[in-house]
Amino acid sequence: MLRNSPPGEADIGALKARATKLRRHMLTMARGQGAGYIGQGLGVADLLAALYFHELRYDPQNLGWVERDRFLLSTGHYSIALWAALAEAGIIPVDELITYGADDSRLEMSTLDTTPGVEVIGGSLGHGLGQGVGQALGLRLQKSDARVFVELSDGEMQEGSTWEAAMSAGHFGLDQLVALIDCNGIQADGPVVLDMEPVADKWRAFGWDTAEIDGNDMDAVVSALAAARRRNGRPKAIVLRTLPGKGVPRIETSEKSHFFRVDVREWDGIIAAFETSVGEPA
Ligand SMILES: Cc1ncc(C[n+]2csc(CCOP(=O)(O)OP(=O)(O)O)c2C)c(N)n1
Repeated sequence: MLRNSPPGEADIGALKARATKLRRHMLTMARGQGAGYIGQGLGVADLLAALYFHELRYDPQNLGWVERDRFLLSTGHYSIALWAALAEAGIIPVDELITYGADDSRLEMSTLDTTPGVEVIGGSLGHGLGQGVGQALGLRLQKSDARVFVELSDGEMQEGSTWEAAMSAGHFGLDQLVALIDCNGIQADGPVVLDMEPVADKWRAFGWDTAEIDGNDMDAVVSALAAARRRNGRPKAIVLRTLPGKGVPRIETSEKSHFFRVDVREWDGIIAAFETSVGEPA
């Protein structure tokens, strides 16, 4: 089955329900290991729901389809969100999610590109955008209309490789490339170390059509993705302000949301509170 080709009218309610399902999967996965990079995952759940269930053109039965849109997760440690989306999309089994982070699992805490649906390996930060530029150039050479979406983080904007890639994309006018910059304000041990503001102006200065939105507002996410379809000779950047732990107050308010670890009893309490907040469990 070919999904989202071309994207029609967005069903915002259905996309929000998908985001809730992604969050539910992530909580189950993290509970299985007692820990995970779940704050970030919960923060980008709305974006991944909008991508996989509205914007991206792909075929879950034919992952090598040349005309597929590519989604590159540059922050490999956000894998928990990607595994949830790939399972909901029917690319990996939902039953496998519980193996997240376990020995011999395909669902590592940082992405492996040998797992179905993963376009690039992402453990070493700062490389996703460069890979996306290469893929977009390759697609252009092949006269393909497929697009390349690269998620990257605010921490990765502190790496020179990100700006080399940004400069190249602007120079080459890669309008089939969309950078999705997750500005969640955190880095390993607390707030992002270097002041990256004004983020949007930096991307504009490098020649990108740039939007800045609340990344947890589904309407805003869907609209920004729709605007980024324009093929006008300029790459597209969407700066998403997201809340780490979004939808789960115990994680939203945690000072250690980079790698969140609590005991099983606390996970059970967190999951029960989540289900109460969203209504009946699915
Ligand atoms: C090149 C590189 N340097 C350091 C690390 C170690 N590391 C893993 S996660 C992380 C924090 C990154 O912050 P950010 O990219 O903003 O992600 P978030 O805070 O949302 O987890 C760091 C430094 C790494 N994976 N790759």
